Amino acid sequence: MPEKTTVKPRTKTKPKTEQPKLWKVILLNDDYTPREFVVMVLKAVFRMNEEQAYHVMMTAHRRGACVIAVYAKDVADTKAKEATELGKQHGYPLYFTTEPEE
Ligand code: TYC
Repeated sequence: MPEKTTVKPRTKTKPKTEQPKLWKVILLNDDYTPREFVVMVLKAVFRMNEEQAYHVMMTAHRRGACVIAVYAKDVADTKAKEATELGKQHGYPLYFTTEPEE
């Protein structure tokens, strides 16, 4: 006779590990910050090369805003703040904001 196997019901439910949401960093256009300065900040804070930075700057310039990158919330907030602060230090209204991805 084969052994009867009893299946023990699982009492502990494994918690689903949900991925934390990613946050977008968005560059907003303004009429005063020089284009070259925006490019410099994008290169310095977001590690873009000249070509990428120029493309992102021109997109924001033409459309009013441009998504730059997505990060974990704390990284997105820190980078947006740091980049906005760089503009402020030079007297420019350059502004970066963050919002959660869908
Ligand atoms: N519009 C600015 C100008 O013409 C350049 C600029 C581009 C500023 C993108 C901000 O996010 C920006 N000097």
